[in-house]
Amino acid sequence: MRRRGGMVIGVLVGVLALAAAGCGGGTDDGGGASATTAAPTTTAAAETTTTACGDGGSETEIQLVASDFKFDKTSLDMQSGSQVKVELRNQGQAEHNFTFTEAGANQDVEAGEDATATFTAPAAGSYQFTCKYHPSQMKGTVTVT
Ligand SMILES: [Cu+2]
Repeated sequence: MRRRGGMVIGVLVGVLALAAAGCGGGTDDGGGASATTAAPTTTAAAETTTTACGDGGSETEIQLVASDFKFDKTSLDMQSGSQVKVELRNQGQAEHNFTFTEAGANQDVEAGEDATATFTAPAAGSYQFTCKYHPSQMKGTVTVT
C-alpha cells in the first residue's frame, strides 16, 4: 500500500521521536497521520527544538583522560540540569572507571580504550568523582553551579 516515500518518513519520525525524548519533551504527535506532506516542515521544526532545548538544558562536553593512576583533571565544572557528556580516554594499562554517584554515572573504560559517560548534572553543589577501582588515587571535585 505505502509508497517508498512513506517508509522514509516513518524513519524520520522515529529519529525525531528519539531526539524529542532526549530533551525530556512530550511532543504529543498524533502518530504522524498527516506526515506525508508535512515531512520537511517536521524535520525543520525538530532541529529548532533540539537547539532551543532550553530551560538551562545546555550541553557540556568534558574530556577526561585516565592513566595509571590519575585523571588529567581534578576538578570538573557543570551547570545544574545540563546534559553532560564525559569522554573518557584510558591511556593506562589498567582498567579505569568514572563514577559520579549523585548523577548516576558509573562508566568503565578498558585499558587503551575510550568510553563515554552521559548524565544530567544534579543540583548545585560540590561533589566528588572517582575511579571506583582506585578511589584513593583517582578522584576529583565536581562543581555544579
Ligand atoms: Cu582507576
